[in-house]
Order: sequence, then structure tokens, then C-alpha cells
Amino acid sequence: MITKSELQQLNKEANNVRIKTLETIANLGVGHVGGSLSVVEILTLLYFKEMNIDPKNPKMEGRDLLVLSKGHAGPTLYSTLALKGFFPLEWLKTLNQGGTNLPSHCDRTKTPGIDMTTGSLGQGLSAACGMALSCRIDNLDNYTYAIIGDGESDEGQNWEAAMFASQYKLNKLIAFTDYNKLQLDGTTESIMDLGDIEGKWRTFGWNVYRCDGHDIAAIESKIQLAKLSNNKPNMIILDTIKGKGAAFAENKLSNHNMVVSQEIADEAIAELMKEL
Ligand SMILES: Cc1ncc(C[n+]2csc(CCOP(=O)(O)OP(=O)(O)O)c2C)c(N)n1
Ligand SMILES: [Mg+2]
Repeated sequence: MITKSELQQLNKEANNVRIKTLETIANLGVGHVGGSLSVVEILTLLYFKEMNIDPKNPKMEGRDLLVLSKGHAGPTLYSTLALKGFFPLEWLKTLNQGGTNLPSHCDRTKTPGIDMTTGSLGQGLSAACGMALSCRIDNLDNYTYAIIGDGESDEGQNWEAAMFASQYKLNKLIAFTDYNKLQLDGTTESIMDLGDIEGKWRTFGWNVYRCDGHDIAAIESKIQLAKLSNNKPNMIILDTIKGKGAAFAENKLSNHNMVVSQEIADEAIAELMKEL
């Protein structure tokens, strides 16, 4: 359960993550604004409340693990990790530049706190399955989290992973679909309609939950339900808005990988600052 004051704090933190993400992308001048801003709340909740992690010991044995399979949302995960204290906030200014520890997409060999290298869509859920299974073999009691995109769900490998997780009863695997209804160059519905997305996962043998992906209290309550599972993997469908919280990008098809001038970022950040 989340207390009222905890929720206030988490919402404030999410606003900080959103601001840092915009600053980070604007500093580079271009980036995946849309897909980054739709995962702000889930990443804030995981890193600031849910996950057993230690920023001073990023490789801590038995920690909870996260695979951000939609690795193009790296700037949001980097902002979250920096605010949590995994590395200096200054690093955010080096996004995707020569010699950086923060490449455009997540790389576990470069960034403290990144548990899996991602960016080639479709592979992260399989990696998360392997991680969850190996943790069980090691008698660890931790959770493995994974975040996949709705467009990414077109990749067939996800459905192999879905069968695997169910076959091996990976109950400590909690996955999320960032269901923002947009992918690179069109709506998810027009490119590859996911149809009855809840029914699909359920048929594959998963527990399925669904909520507003920008409502931290709602997500938390679904995670708590998922944690009650003793024999099935868990999928939480997050209804989200691509580009959430930045008027220049929100729900716009052009927001996938866009040029972001300092001016438009500053305008959006000024709006977000009003909420702090
Ligand atoms: C295997 C693979 N194919 C194509 C791409 C290029 N790509 C990057 S993001 C993206 C769209 C993904 O859509 P979605 O999963 O809905 O993520 P969102 O843009 O909503 O964050 C594509 C096609 C990639 N990274 N990997
Ligand atoms: Mg999408």
C-alpha cells in the first residue's frame, strides 16, 4: 500500500524524472521523447519504492532486476537512476556523446544500475525470463521486472518468451506493456492491432492486470496483486500516453525520435516546474 504522503512524494519524483529526461534529450538536441515520457511513472515507482536495490552497490547480490526492453527509453531510466544516486546527475549531459557511460540505448556494461543491454526490440522479455529462472535456481527471493512496448509486441520472440515463462511458472517475473497506442510511424492499431491484448497474455498462461500507466497508486496496487502469484508470470498492461507531460510531443506521431530545441524543452519544463 502507498500512503498519501508517499504518493505525493512519488508524484513529485516522477515530475523530476520527467524534467530531467527532457533536459537530457534537449541537451543532445534529439531523442526518443515520446517513448521515454510514457514510462516515467512506472520507472519512478519501481526505483523509488518497489525495487530492492542499492545505488551504492549496483551489482548487489539478490537485488531486484529490471529489463527495459524498449531500450530507446534509456533517457528516462538514466534520469531515474541518476536521481536515485547511482551516478552523478552531471552524466546526463553526456547522453549519446563520445566516451559517454550513457549511450542512446541501455548497455549493462557501461551504466551502473542497468541490468540488461537492450535496444534490439523483442529480446528483453526472453532475457528477463532467463534472469528470473536463474535467480530461482540460485534460491534468490527477488523479482525480475521487464518493460516492453506495444509496437515491440509485434516481435514474435515475445510470444516465445510468454510460453517459456508460463511453462516454467516464473511467478517472480512481473512484466509491463507500455500500451501508448503508438509505435515508430503509426498507431499500433493500424500497424499490427494487438486486439484483445489482455486475453492474449491470459491465454499464454499469465496473470493479467491493467491500469492507467500514469497513476502511480493504481500501478502499485497491481504490482501487489502480481506479488501474490505463486505459479504464473505476471503482465500488467499500462494504458499510457506517448510523450505524456510535454505539450509539444504529447500523443503526436512525430514524437518518436524528434529534434528537441532548448526553447521548446524549456517551455515544457516551465510547465512541469509549476507542479513541484
Ligand atoms: C529489432 C528492432 N527493430 C526496429 C527497431 C527500431 N525501433 C526503435 S523504437 C521502435 C518503435 C517501437 O514501438 P513501441 O514498442 O510502441 O515503443 P514506443 O515508441 O511507444 O516507445 C522501432 C521500430 C529496433 N530498435 N529494434
Ligand atoms: Mg508504443
